[in-house]
Amino acid sequence: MNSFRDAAAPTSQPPVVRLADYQPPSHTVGPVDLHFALGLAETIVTIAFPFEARIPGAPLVLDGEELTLLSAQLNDEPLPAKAYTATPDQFVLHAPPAQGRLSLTVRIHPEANTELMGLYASRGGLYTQCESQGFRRIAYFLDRPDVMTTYRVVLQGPADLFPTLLSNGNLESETTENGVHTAVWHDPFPKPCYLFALVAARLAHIESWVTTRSGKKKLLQVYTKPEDLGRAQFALQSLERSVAWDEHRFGFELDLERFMIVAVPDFNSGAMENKGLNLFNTRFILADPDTATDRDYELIEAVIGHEYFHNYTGNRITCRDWFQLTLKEGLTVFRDQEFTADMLAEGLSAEQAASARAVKRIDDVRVLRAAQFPEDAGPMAHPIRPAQYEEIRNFYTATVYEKGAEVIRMLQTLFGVEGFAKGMALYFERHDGTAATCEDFVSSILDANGRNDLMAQWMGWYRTLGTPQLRITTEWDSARGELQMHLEQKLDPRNAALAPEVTALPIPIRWGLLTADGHPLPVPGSDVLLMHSPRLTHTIHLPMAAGGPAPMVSALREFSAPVLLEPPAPETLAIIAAQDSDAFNRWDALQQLILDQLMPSPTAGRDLVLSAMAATLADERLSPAFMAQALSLPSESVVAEAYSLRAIAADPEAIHARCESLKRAMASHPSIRASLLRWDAEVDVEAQRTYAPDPLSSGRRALALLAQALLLPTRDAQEAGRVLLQRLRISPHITGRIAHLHGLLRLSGDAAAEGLEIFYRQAQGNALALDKWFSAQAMACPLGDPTGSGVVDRIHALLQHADYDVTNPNRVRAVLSTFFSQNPVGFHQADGQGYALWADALGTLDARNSQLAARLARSLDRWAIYEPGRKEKMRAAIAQLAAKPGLSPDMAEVCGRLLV
Ligand code: B3K
Ligand code: ZN
Repeated sequence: MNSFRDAAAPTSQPPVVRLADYQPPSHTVGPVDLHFALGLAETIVTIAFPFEARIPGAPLVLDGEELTLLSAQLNDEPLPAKAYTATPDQFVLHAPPAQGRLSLTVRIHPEANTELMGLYASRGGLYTQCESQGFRRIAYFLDRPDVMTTYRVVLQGPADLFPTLLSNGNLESETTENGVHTAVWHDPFPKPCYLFALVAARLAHIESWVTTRSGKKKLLQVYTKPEDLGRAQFALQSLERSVAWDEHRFGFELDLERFMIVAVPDFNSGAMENKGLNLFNTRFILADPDTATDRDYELIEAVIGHEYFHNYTGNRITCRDWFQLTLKEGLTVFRDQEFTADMLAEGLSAEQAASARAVKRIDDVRVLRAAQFPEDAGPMAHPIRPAQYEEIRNFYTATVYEKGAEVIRMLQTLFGVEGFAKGMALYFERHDGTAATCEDFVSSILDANGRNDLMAQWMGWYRTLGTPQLRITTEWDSARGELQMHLEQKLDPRNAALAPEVTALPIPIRWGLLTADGHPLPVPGSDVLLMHSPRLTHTIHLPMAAGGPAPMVSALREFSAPVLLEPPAPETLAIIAAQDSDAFNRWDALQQLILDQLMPSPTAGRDLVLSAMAATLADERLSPAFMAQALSLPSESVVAEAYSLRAIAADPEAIHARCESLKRAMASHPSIRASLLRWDAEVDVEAQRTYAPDPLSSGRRALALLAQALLLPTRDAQEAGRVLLQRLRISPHITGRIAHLHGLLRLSGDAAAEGLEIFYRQAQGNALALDKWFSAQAMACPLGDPTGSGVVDRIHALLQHADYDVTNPNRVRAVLSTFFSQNPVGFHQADGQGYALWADALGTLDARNSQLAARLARSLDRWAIYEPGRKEKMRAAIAQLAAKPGLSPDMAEVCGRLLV
C-alpha cells in the first residue's frame, strides 16, 4: 500500500497522491532474505523479513503488482486463510503481532513483463528495474523509499541459461551443482527496495582494480553480452575517472568491495543506480568509433558518472518519499555536470579551461531551454518538488532533473565551490544512512555557510512552477559616474494559486560591466547580486567612467539562474557577443541575435547578426567547439517557444523557412563562407587521423561537420551528393558517417538511397548504429520538400521495416520520439496526419509499455502555442488517445493534463 493514496477519491478517477498526506511507515522491517528460483517464463520468489509495529495494532499492508501468492508463513507456521487478504496488488496481514517474521512466496512471469518494470526478460537474460515502484512487481513489500534495510539474496537458475548471476553488494558464495547455478549476495548497506537489482544472463566482463584514498583496493567491473565486450573499455575508464573525481571533489570514497555495471539491451530509461550493481541501457555503455558519436562518448561518461555519484547522493542518503525526487536527481545532475566540466578542462591553460567549461555550460543550458522551459510553460508544469501526482513515473522530468540541478547550482554560485562542499559535508554528517527531505539538504548548505536566514525564501524554488522572468534596465548619470540598475522579477501567474505566499524568488545574478566600446570595467563589490524581492535598485559608483557614455551590463553570466532574461538592445548584444569576458554570455548574446532574426519581424538588420557570427569565427582565442555552438541555430521548437513568449502563434512551416533562409544567408556571407569552406576541407583531413573522442578533436569535428551542413544547400546537388557519398564510404567513425548520411537525406533521391544502403551495411550487427540509421530517417526533411509532405509516409514505412522492433525501447525512440520531437515540419503537417500517427502509435504502445508511451506523449505538451488549424488537430489527437479504452494510468494522467 502507498500511504499517500487518497482513499476518498472516486474510483473512476485515478487516485491522486499528495505530499501533504505523508505518514511514516506503520512497521519497521528487515533485514530481508530473498530467494529466487529463476526462469524466463516463470520465476518463484520468496521474501522473508522480521517486522515490528510502530503503530500498535495497525495491519501490515504490503504493496504488490500482478503477483500470485503461493504461500504465506508467519514465524515459520503457515498463515490461516482468514489471517490475511492477498490480491495481485496487495497483501494485508490483518492483525499482526507486535513483532514477527513473515515469509511470502509468489510467482511472477518475466517474459510476459513487457512494461520492463520489475523483473523482466531481455534477449535471453533476466534483469530488474525497481525505481520507483517496480519492486512490488517482484515481491510483496513496503515499497517506499523510507523503508531501508539490508538484503541477503539467493539466486538460483539453470547454469546453461544463467552463467552470470549478480545482485547488490558482495558475493558470499557461488556453486554449480547438477546444472543448477546458485549465487548468494549480501549488501551490507541498508537501502530502500527501489535500489534492489539482479541480473541472470550469459554475459562477459572486463574489470580493473582501484585503490581508494584510504588505501583500500576495490574491484570495478563492466558486464555486456559477449559480442559487445570489445566496446566496454571506455565505460570502465569513465567509471575509474568517476571514482577518482568523487573522492577528490567531495571526499566521497567508494564504500563497497566491488562496483558493477551491466549493459541491458532493452531498457526504459538511461540507467539505474542500484547499490553496487548499476544497470545501463546499452546506449550509455557501449562505445567504439563505429558505435558511438562524439556526443555519445560525452554522454556515456556523464551517465556513468551520474549513476556512480548516486552512490552517495541517492543511495547513502535517499529520499523520504517520491516527492523529494529532486533531492537525489537535481543534486546528482549538478554533480555530473561539474564532473564533465572538470574532465573537459583537465590539462588546459586557465583561458582554455574557461572556454571548455563554457561549452559544457552552453550544452546544459541548451537542454534546459529546449526541454525544461517548455515543460515549465506548459500544462505539465510542476515545481521541482511536485505537491501531488497520479503516477510518479510521469515525474522523472526535465524540471525535477534539470531545473533541480540549476537550483543546486545557484547555491554553489552563492557560496562558492568550497562553501558548497562544506554544506555537502554537513548534509552527510547529519543525514548519512537515512531517507531525507529537500529541506534537510537546503538547510545543511545554508547552515554550513551561516545563511539560514535564506531558508524560507529558498524553499520557494521547491514550491513554485514556471520560469521566472527577469528584466534589468539601467540609468546612467554621466556627470556623477553613477549607474542605477533596476531589476524586476515576475513569477509565473499560476503560482498565485499554487504558492500564494511566494512573492519573489532568491535569484543570484552574476554580472559584469563593459564600457560602451566593449572593454571590461571592474565591478565594485561582489560580482554576484542576490535579488530576493520583486523589485530592486542597485546603485554603483564608477568614477573611472564618469563623463563618458553609459557602461553596458552583462547580466546572468554563466547563466547563474534558470530565468528568462529580457535581452538588451541588439547593438548591446553585438558588443557582448564580440567582447564579453564571459564566454557563456558571448554565446548567449549571439543566440539572442539569431533568435531575433527568426521572428516574423526582427528588430535588428540581418547584417548585424552575420557580422557578429563572422567576428566569432575570426576570433582565434575561441575554440572550435565554442564556434560550433555559436553558429548552431536554436532548434525549431525553441523558436516556436520564443514566438509564444511574444504572443505569436507558431507556424512550423514558416519557422522552418526562416531558419533555412538564415542558414543560407550565413553560407553566402563572404567572410563566413570563407571560414566554412576552410572548416569543410578539414572533414577530409580529419578522416585520415586515428579517431579519438577527446574534447579538442571532437570540437574540430563538430565545427567541420557543421560547416559541411551549412554549405550543403548552396552547392550543386549532384556534386554535393558525390562528395558526401565518398566521405561516407571512407569515414573512420560514426560521428562523420551519421553527419554525411544526414546531408545525403537532405539531398534525397538516388544519393540518399545509396547513402542509406552504405550506412545500413556498415551498421550490420550493431543495434546502436542501426538505431541511428532509423533516427536519421525519422528526422530527415529533404531540401526539395520544405513542407515535409513525404515525411509521414516514410515514418509508416520505417515502422514496417524488418529491423523495427517494438520490444526494444531504443528502436522505438529512434523512430517515434525522433519523429515527434526532431522533425517539426514533418510532424506538424498541416493536414494533421503526423498527429494521427501520434495517436495510433502511442495507443498501441501504451498497451505494452505504458511508461515509454506516456513519455513519448509529452511531445504534444505545447500544442496550444501553434496556429489555430494545427492546434485544433493536435487537441483532437490527444482527445482521441485519451478516450481509448483501457488506457494506462500513466497515459491517462498525461492526456488528462494536456487537455486541461
Ligand atoms: N534513477 C534512475 C531513474 C529511473 C527512472 C524510473 N522511471 C536513473 C537516474 O536518474 O539516475
Ligand atoms: Zn539520477
